[in-house]
Amino acid sequence: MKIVIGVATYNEALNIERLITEIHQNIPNQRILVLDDNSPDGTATIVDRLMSSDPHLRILRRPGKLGLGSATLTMMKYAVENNFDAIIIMDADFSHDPKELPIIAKLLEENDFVTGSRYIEGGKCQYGLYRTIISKVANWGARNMAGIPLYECTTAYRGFRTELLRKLPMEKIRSSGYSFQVEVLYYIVRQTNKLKEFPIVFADRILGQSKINKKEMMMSAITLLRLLKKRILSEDNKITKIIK
Ligand SMILES: Nc1nc2c(ncn2[C@@H]2O[C@H](COP(=O)(O)OP(=O)(O)O)[C@@H](O)[C@H]2O)c(=O)[nH]1
Ligand SMILES: [Mg+2]
Repeated sequence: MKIVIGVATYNEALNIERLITEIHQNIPNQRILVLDDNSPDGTATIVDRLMSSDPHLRILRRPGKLGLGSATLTMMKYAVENNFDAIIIMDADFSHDPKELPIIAKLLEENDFVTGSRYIEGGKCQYGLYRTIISKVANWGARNMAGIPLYECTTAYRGFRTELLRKLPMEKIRSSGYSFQVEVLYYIVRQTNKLKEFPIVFADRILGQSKINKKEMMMSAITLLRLLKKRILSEDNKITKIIK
């Protein structure tokens, strides 16, 4: 399978080089796409240097910080336009372990959508109390308000077959930030039931800083309300059963 591994970056200069090395070690000869939003710490300059000796590495640059959601959408479009069979998206800060890339690739042979899951047996989340509560509330909302039949609806360690991406109504997705993760799932679960969760241990980042803030959390609450309304008004509001 021809796969692209997509990594959105904003100020990941301390992580990006080791991440690219470890992606190649774990899933050799596949393309890596970095989408950088003009990180002030020079993340893109590091990628440029690595690109001169790495034929599998590419970068897309945007002029400023336009959000993780729109970055993810742009990478998905890249996978479709460049005829990849699938895209795997992961964070740049080692919260998502590159050792799991081959597991996702294998699961994508039989599934349209694969996600790392902190909330099924064997999964774990090493957040502190505050972020654990936020994450649990967000996942509760995603299941019960947006009607997404998964235990994990918010982590970004995900694989998508491009066949599925081609069918999604991308133009309807309005979240540009973190709540994109839930909004895209709203459409995915209405398109396919070949969904698979596999357990991951989510490690909080060691280097660099988190970009999540109160505004992103507010936007997530608004997105959940919007999806609830959409679900109530639509015919396909029955999806509530958890798929194992
Ligand atoms: N290109 C781009 N990447 C972003 C943006 N916001 C976050 N990221 C990246 O998205 C990933 C997850 O962000 P992070 O700050 O670790 O969020 P957290 O894990 O929820 O605390 C990291 O690779 C970030 O560099 C953004 O606005 N643009
Ligand atoms: Mg992180």
